[in-house]
This record gives sequence, structure tokens and C-alpha cells, in this order.
Amino acid sequence: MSVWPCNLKGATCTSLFCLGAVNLTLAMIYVLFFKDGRLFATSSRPAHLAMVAPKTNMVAPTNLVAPTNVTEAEMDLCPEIPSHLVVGPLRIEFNSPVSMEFIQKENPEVEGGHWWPIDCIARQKVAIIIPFRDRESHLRYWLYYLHPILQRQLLDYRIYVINQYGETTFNRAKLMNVGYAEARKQYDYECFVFSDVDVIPMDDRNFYRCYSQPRHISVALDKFGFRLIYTGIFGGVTALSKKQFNTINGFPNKYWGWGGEDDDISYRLSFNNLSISRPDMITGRCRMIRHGPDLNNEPNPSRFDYIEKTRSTMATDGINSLEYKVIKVEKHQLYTNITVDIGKP
Ligand code: UD2
Ligand code: MN
Repeated sequence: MSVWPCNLKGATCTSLFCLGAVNLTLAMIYVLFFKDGRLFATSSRPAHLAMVAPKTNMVAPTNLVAPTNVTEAEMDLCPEIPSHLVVGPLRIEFNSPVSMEFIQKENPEVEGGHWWPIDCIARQKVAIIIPFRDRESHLRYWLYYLHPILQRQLLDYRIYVINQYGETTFNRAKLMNVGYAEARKQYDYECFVFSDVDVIPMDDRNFYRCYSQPRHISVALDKFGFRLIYTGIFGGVTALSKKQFNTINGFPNKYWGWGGEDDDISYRLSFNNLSISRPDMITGRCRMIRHGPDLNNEPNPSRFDYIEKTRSTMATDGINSLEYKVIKVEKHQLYTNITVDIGKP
């Protein structure tokens, strides 16, 4: 039996075979080293994904549809649902305080609160904005739980803590507007997640990213018995794309003190013909750290009056009328802190 994979004899067959072998070698070199223009792809960070994904309890997400007809240009995008990384239900508890040093050691790849996948291209660049004042112990739990979750979700994300300067009445929605404005100056984000510092998802299939409609992420809160207490509720954790945020002129700036701003935002959505997208009530389970009322965040008595007028006020009160003064920007390993003077009522 001939050793040559052809019926031709002598020199013709030899040169055909050699040509084939050269082609094969070139193809292998291309695939191994040059694919996507990344020659020996390197990064300042080591590959680490294996560390962030305890591969237990893997359940396929039910609330998202996998992309079909993936084109060649998308080949290198991260999977829409990283089912090899996400684990499903998580145990979240607030009994043992964690130190910042410990969380830093657990997340050596995070710089200034920024992390991005190195083995694929993230589908969305997400700015995560936390309105904040004097809740350090909550922030530590938030960072401890959320960094690994966001990494398993393969997002290109950065955490912005928007810290209200001084002791005047707290204003959550205005701080979120500041977070949006400051994040936009830094990076070309397409998605903005707004999160209370005390809300933690109990399932990592609850993706902190944007959808074709504004997303309510914290839909099934423990403090509400894991139920949606009314249809328009839009507090806790939400996600809006740049376009969705601008369509509603961002958030109101005039809600000083506790309450009402979340309903104003919800009205803005419906007055602009946007609907609320949500995960199912199992995937959407979240825990809120128990806390009492804060100093200088008393319930706002004007909130009912304001909410009634949202339709007429939303065009002039929002991201287009936002005024503030940045006091300082600090890049901590696990988050970027922006201390801001937002004035007073
Ligand atoms: C509910 C909503 C919240 C918001 C609020 C009314 C949920 C899960 N949460 O939360 O989104 O609509 O009602 O305003 O539906 N904060 C500080 N320091 C302060 C005060 C507030 O950092 O001194 C921040 C922090 O991120 C906190 C958030 O503002 O999580 C909301 O304030 P809250 O936790 O006191 O309000 P709560 O739990 O009633
Ligand atoms: Mn709270």
C-alpha cells in the first residue's frame, strides 16, 4: 500500500503533499498565535477565571435567550450567558464582617474598581453607580459579594461610589445623576447600573447589564417577602442604557430625603413609552442588609406632590439641569470614590 495519500506517482505527488503540509502548518500557526490579531495574547492580569467560578449547582438560566446566528465577527465576544461560570443560587449572609484587606486580596485583578475579561470581549461596558454616605460596613459586604459575581458575568465594569459631601439632606437620585455624568467622562460606557449599597443579589444569573428595556434587577427582596410589592416599583438596583437614560432626561434632582425618587423614575419610563424588564422571581431574589433610618435622610414630605407632577417636570429637572461640584476623586483598589457637593434643598 502506498504511503502517499494520492494516486499520482513520484515528484508530482511529493510536491502536492508538501504543499498540503505547509498549508496545514501555516493554518495552525495562525490559529494558535495570530487569531484576532493577538500575538501571544498578553495582559497585565493573569488568567484567573477558573478561580472565580465554583462549579457547583449549575443551572441554565431561564430568563434569557441565548444568541442565535452568531456571526464570525462576534466569535470572540464573551458568551451572552457564561453558563460555565455562573452558579445560580448563592448563600448571602451578613453575620461575619469582612475587612477591606481581605476583599482586596480576594480580587487582585481589580484596579480602581475596574475589571474586564481577558479571554473574550465583554458584551457591555458597565458603570456601576452606588449612591453613598456613611455606610462603610454595607459597602464592604457589597464589594465582597459583587466583585466575584460581576466577574463571573464577564462584564467590563467599574464601581463608582458617589459619596455625598457634608451633612445636608441626602439625595439619592441626584447622586445617581452625578455618577452617570462622571462615569461618562471616563469611559465609553453603554450601560449604567444603579445600586443601593445594601442590596445583594442571591443568584448570579441576575445579570448586572442592560436590556432592550430599562431593567429592574432587585425584584424579589427578602424584606418584602420575595414579592414584587407593586408593578411600577423601580427602587434598589436598576440598569439603564445610555439611550434609555437620556430618553427620560436622567433622574430627578429635587428629591431631598427618603422616598419618592424611585417612583418618579418609574413614571418617567412609562411617560416615555418604556417598559420595565425584569428577571423571574427566583433569579431576581435579593437580600437587603437590615438597617434603621439614617441621619439627614428623613422621609421627604413633598414626595407625593412631586410624583404627581412628574409628567410636566421631567423635561426640565434631570441630567440637563444637574449642578454639582466634585470635591475629590480617589481610586481605591475595589472602587473609584467620587466625593461630591450636590448643594442643599
Ligand atoms: C428603598 C429603596 C431605595 C430608595 C429608597 C427611598 C429598595 C430595595 N430600596 O430603600 O432604592 O428608593 O427606598 O429613597 O427598594 N444611602 C446612604 N447613606 C444614607 C442614606 C442612604 O448611603 O445616609 C444610600 C444607600 O445606598 C442606600 C440607599 O441610599 O442603600 C437607599 O436608602 P435606604 O437604604 O435608607 O432606603 P430603603 O432601604 O428604604
Ligand atoms: Mn436600604
